Formats: sequence, structure tokens, C-alpha cells
Amino acid sequence: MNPPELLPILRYPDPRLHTVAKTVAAVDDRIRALIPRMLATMYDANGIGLAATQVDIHVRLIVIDVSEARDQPLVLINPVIEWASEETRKGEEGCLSVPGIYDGVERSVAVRVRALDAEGVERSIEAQGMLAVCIQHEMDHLMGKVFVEYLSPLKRNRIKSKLVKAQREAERA
Ligand code: K1U
Ligand code: ZN
Repeated sequence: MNPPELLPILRYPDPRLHTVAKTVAAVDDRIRALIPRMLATMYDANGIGLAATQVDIHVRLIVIDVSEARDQPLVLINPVIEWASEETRKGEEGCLSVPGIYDGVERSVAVRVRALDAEGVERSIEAQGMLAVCIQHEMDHLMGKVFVEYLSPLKRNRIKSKLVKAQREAERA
């Protein structure tokens, strides 16, 4: 069988990254076909997460794998944060849509999230550490929010200019 076809990842400051994703009405063939492609795209890019928004598909679907062996995929459809710890921590984040940029973002250290899995079964997941951070980062994507929006306007504008310049140079090459 052929490996799943990779999906192109939108790059900041592409305005499509600010689209608010729609609820998945049913875990149908379209969603079932999208999941392996999103996982393959995330693994190929060495990411630990990917939101459908980042591949220009605006439905509430995220994939995550924070395992060392890259063998524990997690699929969250229509995720809802049921509880987030009051305790927060500032940690370094990156984003496949903002290549080469890493900066600190303050997040809850633990969350409980309710979502459908790849089979359409409702689950509740308690997460902490990197998984909790990644869930919050990916759920922001579904709301059209990119992590650089937590940074100062000065930093954000510098990042924007850098990425626009890099993209122009890549197009010229
Ligand atoms: O949403 C994405 O673009 C995926 C993103 C997830 C993420 C990484 C770090 C903190 C929060 C969310 C990435 O996978 S970026 C690339 C990466 O593998 C990575 C970067 C920094 C720390 C750990 C992993
Ligand atoms: Zn991201």
C-alpha cells in the first residue's frame, strides 16, 4: 500500500492560519482519510503536533505524538478543554508554521480535554508536561491563533519580516 500523501503546511503570516475551524459533524470517510495524511505530514516534518488549520483544512481535528519512539499517535476531534490548571509555566515553543522560531509561552501545566478519537468515540484525557502544552498550542491553531501572537508586537513583527523575506528568497531560488 502507498504511504499517505503529505499535505503542504501553511506558513506564518499566511492569513489562512487565522481561520476559525468548524466542528466535525461526523467522523466520516473524509475525516478518516485525512487522519493518516496529517499524521504522516507531522512525522515527516519532525513535529509533535499538527492542527488541520495548518494544512488549510478548517475542521476541529488535531494529531499529536509526544513519544520518543514516535509510535503513540493521538487524534483529537472536536476537542474541548474541560479543565485547565491554575498553575502555569513559561516554556519554549516552536511551530511547523513558523519555521526556525522558538520562544517562551505561558501555559497551564495540566489540562483535561474531552474529544472524539479516530473511531468517533468520546474520550477524556488528562495531560501534563509536553502533552498539555502541545494540546493547548494545537487548540489555539483551531481558533486561528498562532503562538507568536503571545509575543510582543515588536517580536512578532520581526518574525513576520524574517519569514516573509525567507519565503521571497525561497521563491527566487
Ligand atoms: O503546531 C505545530 O506546528 C507543531 C509544534 C507543536 C509544539 C511544539 C512545541 C511546543 C508546543 C507545540 C511542533 O511540533 S514544533 C517542532 C518541534 O518538534 C518542537 C519544537 C520545540 C519543542 C519541542 C518540539
Ligand atoms: Zn503550531
